[in-house]
Amino acid sequence: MALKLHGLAFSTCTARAATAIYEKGQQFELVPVNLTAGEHKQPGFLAKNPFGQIPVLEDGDLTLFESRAIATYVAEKYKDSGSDLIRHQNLKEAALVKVWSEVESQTFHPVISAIVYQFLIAPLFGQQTDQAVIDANLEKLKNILDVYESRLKSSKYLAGDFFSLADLNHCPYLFYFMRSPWTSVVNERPHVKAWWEDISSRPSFKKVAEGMTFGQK
Ligand code: GS8
Repeated sequence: MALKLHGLAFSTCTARAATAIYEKGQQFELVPVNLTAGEHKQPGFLAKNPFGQIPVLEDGDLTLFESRAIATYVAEKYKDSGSDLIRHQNLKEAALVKVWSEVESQTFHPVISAIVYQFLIAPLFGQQTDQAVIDANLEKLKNILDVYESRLKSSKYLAGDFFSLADLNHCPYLFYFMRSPWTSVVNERPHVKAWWEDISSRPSFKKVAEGMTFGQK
């Protein structure tokens, strides 16, 4: 198997890379990284990602980190198989994929990851959940999803009437968010709700989601 993905199935960032690989009809070997034992901070792993974080993709002599960059690489390498995640034959559509991918990483991610961290991850590490952080970020998330609601009224997906990397990149954090007590933030916005139901029921993400058991007993 050519592609080696170093990471963990329940990790959001590993899930993002894995979803992109499955969308392209490819397989990979998941190489587990023992975060509890600090394997990601040992020289062997730091040689692959000097920031000591998962995931890392190895494809022959190429080593990549940053899940969104990995997903983009996979989308470009296998551009002619599976779904076209980058709209490589249409300059304008490709530009809109980039716009909405930036929105995910720069605007959506900081807000939703703060919420997911507080309700899901902090308690598992014996930290107290900071409700003020959750409340402040829920307000921000509502405003962001108002923009999405309006956008998704005019196109089925974020970048247009086609599923793309921009949508895919949202899946892992939204998946964990939809296990929180605040799912009404999504469900009260009908176009956002329909979009989430659509993108999360794609075979690629359904397969990945099976391993996203973080916080489950
Ligand atoms: C973030 C990687 C990351 O936070 C990316 O790949 O998108 N911007 C990077 N990885 C986390 C697991 S998230 O599922 C990680 O490795 N955490 C352990 C640590 O930071 O020590």
